[in-house]
Amino acid sequence: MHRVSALLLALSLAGCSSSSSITSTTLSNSEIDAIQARVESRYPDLASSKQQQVTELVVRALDNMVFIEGGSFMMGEFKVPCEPGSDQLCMSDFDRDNDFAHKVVLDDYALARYETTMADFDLFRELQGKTPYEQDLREREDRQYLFEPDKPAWTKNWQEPKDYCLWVGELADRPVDLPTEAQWEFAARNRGQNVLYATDNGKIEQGRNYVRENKRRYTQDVGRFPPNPLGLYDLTGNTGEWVNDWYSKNYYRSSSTHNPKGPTNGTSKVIRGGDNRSTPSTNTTLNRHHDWELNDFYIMQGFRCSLSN
Ligand SMILES: [Ca+2]
Ligand SMILES: [Ca+2]
Repeated sequence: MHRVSALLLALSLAGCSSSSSITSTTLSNSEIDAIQARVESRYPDLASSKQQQVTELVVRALDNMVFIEGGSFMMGEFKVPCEPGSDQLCMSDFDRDNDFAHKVVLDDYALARYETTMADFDLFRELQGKTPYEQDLREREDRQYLFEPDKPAWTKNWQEPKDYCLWVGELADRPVDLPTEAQWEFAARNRGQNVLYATDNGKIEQGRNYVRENKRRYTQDVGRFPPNPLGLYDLTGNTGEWVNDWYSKNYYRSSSTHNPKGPTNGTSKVIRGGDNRSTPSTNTTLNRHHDWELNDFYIMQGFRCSLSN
């Protein structure tokens, strides 16, 4: 009897593992199969090789989620020594919209290890029947470097990144979304510490943990430089990153404490982290940027997704 059960078990396991060649560092075979089934159900007419690519994208997105233990921090401006080693403290940031430091308490969440890549964003758009953006540039041999698959995705407006994260979440059957502004800042500041740059050591050292001066006009492949202590790459620089919140310059004065989600409405969305073209003073973990009307997809404007508990 035992032998028969063992045989049946072996057969069923072989059946499971043969249904998909996709491997994962965090998901079981049955979880991968469930994603594959959702992809097939959503895109029944898609070639199986393309369905496989979509499943791989979703599995990779979940594998690359970095768990961040929630906690409490003072979001917004903190003071830094006026000169290195000085006892005198000065404001660290000239912008007024982050001046009101306020207590924020966050539940556990996860944030994508990398900015979303060109390859993944292109596949998402292709499935929606959209033509590749900047087709003219894509056809030029001297502009191929702008479209390398591991470069961060270019975006035009907030809605596409929002739709991308929700799409991953739908296929993953998990609450994937853009991060809130508070989630973004808590992670960039290594769980809310007074860290000005989200590099491995909190400083910008060009060529070692940040892009060199002569390369600042461009983005680089995601994950090129060491991550911050939480294991997150490119939170400072590469592309600026859309977050979920509406922008209001006065929001910090009225923010709720527990898992704040930004103003209920507004006219522009928040972008955090600066990009490679930003100066160091506009590229800190505190700077709050917001969108302007983009006529086209912009190389320096990207995003990453989050996963709520
Ligand atoms: Ca300030
Ligand atoms: Ca970035």
